[in-house]
Amino acid sequence: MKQSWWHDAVVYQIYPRSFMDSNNDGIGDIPGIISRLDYLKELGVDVLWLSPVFKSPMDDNGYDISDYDDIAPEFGTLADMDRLIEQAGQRGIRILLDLVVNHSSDEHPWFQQARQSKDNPYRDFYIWRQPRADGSPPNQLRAAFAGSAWELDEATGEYYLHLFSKKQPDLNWQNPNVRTEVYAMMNRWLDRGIAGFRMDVIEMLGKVPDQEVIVNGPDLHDILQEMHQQTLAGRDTLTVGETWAATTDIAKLYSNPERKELSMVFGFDHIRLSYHPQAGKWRPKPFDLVELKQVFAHWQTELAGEGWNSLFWNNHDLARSVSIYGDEGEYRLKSAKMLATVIHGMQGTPYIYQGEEIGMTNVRFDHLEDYQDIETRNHYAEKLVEGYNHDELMAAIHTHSRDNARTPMQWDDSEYAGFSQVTPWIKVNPNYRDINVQQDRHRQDSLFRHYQQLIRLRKSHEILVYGSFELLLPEHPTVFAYLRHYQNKTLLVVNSFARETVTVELPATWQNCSCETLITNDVVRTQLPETLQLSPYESFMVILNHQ
Ligand code: TEU
Ligand code: CA
Repeated sequence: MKQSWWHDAVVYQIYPRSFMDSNNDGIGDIPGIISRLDYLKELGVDVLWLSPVFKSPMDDNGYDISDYDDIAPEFGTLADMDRLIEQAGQRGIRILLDLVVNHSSDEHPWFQQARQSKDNPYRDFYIWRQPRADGSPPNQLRAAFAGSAWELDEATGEYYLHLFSKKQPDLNWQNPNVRTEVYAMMNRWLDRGIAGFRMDVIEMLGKVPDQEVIVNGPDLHDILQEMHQQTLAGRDTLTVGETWAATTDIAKLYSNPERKELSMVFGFDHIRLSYHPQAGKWRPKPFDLVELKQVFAHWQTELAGEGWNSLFWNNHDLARSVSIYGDEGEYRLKSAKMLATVIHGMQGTPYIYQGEEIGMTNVRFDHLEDYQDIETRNHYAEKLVEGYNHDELMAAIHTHSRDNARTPMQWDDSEYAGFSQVTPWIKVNPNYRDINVQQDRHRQDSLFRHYQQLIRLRKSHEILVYGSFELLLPEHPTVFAYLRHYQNKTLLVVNSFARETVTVELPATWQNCSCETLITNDVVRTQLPETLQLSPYESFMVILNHQ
């Protein structure tokens, strides 16, 4: 496979609203990010993905954009963005922006024009349909943030499609003018010096709303190839699509370099293991490690040589990984290290979400009012009507609300965790006095240093980047062990998800084998025993010396 710069890169996601507030208005901003660049450089990440910072009424915290060419005033100015690109660049760090073009804000001038009249030149930038005879919406499509996906525009008497909130009307990708406008905008940003895009719900661009086909529509890959041709071709970019519906076969369509679409996509099969298969995330269920291993192994082996994986536990929509897969209590740091090793030991590009590197956890606000997220609020209201009760909904929110990821970054133990000096837009997780950057940096068993080490290992060991993947012990209920093979070398990664000591039998070839420990959250091993005893959440990565 041809090598690309992003094969051994590590990406760090910033949710700008919650990362660092430079001017004490309670909202994180771009100058705040700039002030923390040295911290990120020290961590060793190569790329920063910023959740949207464009002008927006913030109905969905910036995933509703009203001007793609300007920065939201609460986040700063275009000059701040240029400064960020420059100052990051000086540290060898590249910037990815979030491309949100399945929909715009209803306050975008295109939509303002479109809703003026049925014959407005911008009308066809969005998706309009006549009401049914009884006045009801054209079909049963539901919005991700609850309710019908159709909203009646009183003035013109037609419904417009919004797969997210009412303030996020879907753009009409069948209209060539929409595509031309978006490609031109992408080129302006790429010319400004960004390294690429994370592409929001990119799988929805080929939708056929009349057939209730939303993801993986017939034109999707033609559109992406056209987009590539018009914007990415001839540039050395990193693009990553958000694709909840991608199977490995679909992921290969996006990420096979021959097809010239995207560098990689985020697959979510592993994430969904803690959601109820039918009812979804508002009915959480414990994940099953055997299934989790199957999912990862499937993505690892299927994409090998034909596509590229992105590796992640966290993002701004998800629960904190240590709260779902690890332990929030006495083994918080140890289990967080184990989870980091699981991800960073596999083939693909690892993504770290802000705060993951210090083991930030889910938050449990007592009152619904403390939750700011539109998805959380709308679903609470909708599910209550459907018959869920308050307590079960709060429990689900405590497990899977997107706000778990969105509480302010915990920098130190001062009031508001060093994020701001005033009350932030969302409450700080009360555990900030114990969990914060300053505290972690002083610890012997620092999690930050573990991440730093994993990132460095990726740069110094090609086997981590290009080695093939082989799952061991697929049926073991609590241990996730795998091998990587590359040019006569073998790497073994062993991770225990158990709170107790467990024993495992390694394949006979590797029993009594001498080894070199690359990273561990417990003892350094120079030889593997016949039967491996693993302490709670023990995790290690060793190079095996062939015998
Ligand atoms: O998310 C896409 C999406 O499918 C959402 O429903 C999200 O996955 C959901 O919160 C999971 O329960 C993207 C963005 O990542 C998200 O922040 C935006 O709100 C959404 O698109 C609309 O732009
Ligand atoms: Ca601010």
